[in-house]
This record gives sequence, structure tokens and C-alpha cells, in this order.
Amino acid sequence: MSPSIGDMEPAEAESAYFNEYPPPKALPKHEALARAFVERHVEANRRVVLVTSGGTTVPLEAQTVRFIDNFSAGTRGATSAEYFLEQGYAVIFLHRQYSLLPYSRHYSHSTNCFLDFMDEAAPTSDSENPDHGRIVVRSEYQDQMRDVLRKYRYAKQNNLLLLLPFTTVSEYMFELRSLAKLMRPLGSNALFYLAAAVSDFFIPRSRMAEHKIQSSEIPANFSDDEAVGSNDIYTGENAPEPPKAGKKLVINLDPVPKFLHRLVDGWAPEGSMVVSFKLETDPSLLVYKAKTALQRYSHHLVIGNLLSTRKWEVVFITPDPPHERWIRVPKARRSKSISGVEDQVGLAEIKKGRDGSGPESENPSSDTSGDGIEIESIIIPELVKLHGNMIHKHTEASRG
Ligand code: 9Z3
Repeated sequence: MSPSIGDMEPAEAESAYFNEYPPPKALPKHEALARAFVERHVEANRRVVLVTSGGTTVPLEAQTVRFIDNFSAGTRGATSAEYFLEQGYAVIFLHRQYSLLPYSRHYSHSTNCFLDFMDEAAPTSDSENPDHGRIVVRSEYQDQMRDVLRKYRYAKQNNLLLLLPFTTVSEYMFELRSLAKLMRPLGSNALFYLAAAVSDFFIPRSRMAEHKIQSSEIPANFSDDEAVGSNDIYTGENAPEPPKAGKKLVINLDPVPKFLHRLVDGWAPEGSMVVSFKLETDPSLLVYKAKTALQRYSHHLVIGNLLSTRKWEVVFITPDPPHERWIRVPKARRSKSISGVEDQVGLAEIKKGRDGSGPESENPSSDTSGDGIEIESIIIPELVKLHGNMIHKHTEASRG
């Protein structure tokens, strides 16, 4: 039996994985766009960040009817992209198709439906149709929408934001590999911010059903030459006596190869900064898992977050002291979150000699207006400082 990809060395796993899948149809077009984008910003000596965002799908069939997905809506990625743009970065936004996008995210939630921001004004005497008023933004939203619209238009007009979509986990991998290589001319001005929730498991192409997995037996005397025999249909383990209601489907998934090694050691530009995210649900595991990831891949920063508190706190795990640094939205500035559990803020921090003043006292903010702030407005400026330090060190080192 040939070894599974999970048992191979990183470079071997890379060719085995990428040989198994056809590249995404949109890849050549995305590459052309990214090449031109990178060239423009190399010329301007601008920093460029690749932000990955949203979940990935894991198809169960080659002609995909069903797939496995995850919870990520792409809030972290889309919000972070806006703050990177504010910091003067150009952003390649590699996102799950239909997940949240920078700027338009403010109006695309079902709870924030753009139609609720609009109104029809009273018809005026010069209206073409006396029944038709102009469509306008409601007066209470004018300031907020003007602000978002201006930033959006600025990013677009100055070619600072490149939106590239993917859907499946393999499309994500192909795109990431190509983009990282295309970013090489940027050198240390390149930053990788891997916020996408990438599936850890997949069905290798060689074991994947071509057609829709059947939930009931195909009759033995079914003799259409075009049809697939019921024995050929991938359904995993069938119950010995299939219940009348239908077959059981057992899905057998392989681990997705960890390409962070390849990104850090091969694809990404020399001197660039690589930041990955670690997501956990168990507070007692978060710091341990984030530290292990940093050691394993020898990159520059792991940002750890818990599913339940991710809007209010994250931990920066770095190779240099202080090694573990918590970033929190002060208590008074935390926005409500439907899925969040505020009681869990602080639980993942291993208490060692803390002054007992409580997690909410960190990152004190002089601004006490009480309005909610987004944690990305704290994360990104901190990260930009770290990236600046790295660029500085790299420039010094190359001067000798
Ligand atoms: C994250 O941890 C992101 O912060 C979230 C953002 C996915 C939690 P939302 O889209 O959520 O704003 O709702 N991303 C990385 C998650 C991940 O899959 N990391 C891998 C892991 O934990 C390592 S690359 O093993």
C-alpha cells in the first residue's frame, strides 16, 4: 500500500497532494492579477499582506453535491484587511467565496441588511415619475456609511485591495502556494496573515466518488450502461442489513498535509513575516497548542484564539520574549456577540504571578466613550510594529 500523504516528508507530500488535483480553473486569472498587483506595489516600495479568510469546503463527491464545511464567516479576515489598509498596506484578500468582504461586510449580515440602511425620499416636482422618490441612505446612517464608502473607494481607486475567491480546501492550497511564490519580489515587505479556517481533513481524490453518493440501493437488475453499479458507489461502511430508511454513510477522511512548513521554508519570500492563527475551544489547550505550532513551523507569530472569546481576546505567541502576550478589548468596549461567552475571557491564560487585577485591565484605553471596538483595531497595529521590526532587522542584516 502506498503511504498516505500524512506520513510523507513535507516536500514529498506537496507533490503528492498537488498532483492529485487539477488546479482551480480561476488560478491562471488570479495569478495574472496577483502578478500585476505585486509588481505595482514593489515599485511603490509598499508593504503587502496576504490575508486568508473564511472556511474551506471538503467535497464528498467530485461532481459535488455534498460537502463538509465549518463555521467561519470571515469576520476576522475582512475586518483585519480594513485595518491593514488603514496602516498603509496593500491587501491580497484570499477569501472563501461569499464570505464577508472588507467594507461591504458592514452591510451584508442578515442582521445588518443593506436594505435597512436605505429609504425612498419623497418624490420631487422634477422626478421623472411622480410616484418615484430617490433612493437614499437614512439620515442616521449617513456618517457611518460615508466613512465606509470613502475608505472603500480609496482602496479601489488606488488598487490597494485585490479580492481573490476560493471554495474548497484544495483550491485554497493551490492559491496559497501560487500567491506566496508570486510575492517573492516583495522580500521582507511581504506579510502572511493566515486567518482562514482551513479544514484539517479531506477525502483524497483517489478515494472520492465521482457522482452523487446514493442513499438507497440501486436495483441489481438496473442495466443502464451509463449508470454506476451500486458496488462502485463510495458510501463507506454499509450496515450489513441496510435499514429500509436508507444506507448509513461512513466518511473516511485523511489529514490535510500541513503546508505551513512549505510556506515558511519554500514558497514565501526570503525575509517575509508569516503569521498563523490557532483556534481551540478548550481553554486549557490554547496556549500549549499555539506554542507547539510555533515550534513546529518556526515562523514568526501564532495568534491563538478561543471560539467563544475570539471577538474580545487573542494571545500573541512569539519566538522572542515575552513569548506569550494577551491582547484584550477593555471590558467597557466589548461589543455584544451572539455566539460569544464573555465569562470565558481570561480562562485560557495560564496564571503566573499576575497582579490579580483581572484580564480586562490590560491594554488600557484612554478612550472611554463606551462604544464597542473591534479587537482587530488593536491586533493589526501591534502586528504592524512587529513586521516593521522584522523589516528593519532584515535590512540591517543585508547591509552586513
Ligand atoms: C482563526 O483562528 C480565526 O481567528 C477564526 C475567525 C476562524 C476563528 P471568523 O471567521 O473566525 O471571524 O468567524 N483562524 C485559523 C483557524 C485554523 O484553522 N487554524 C489552524 C488550526 O487551528 C492552523 S492554520 O489548527
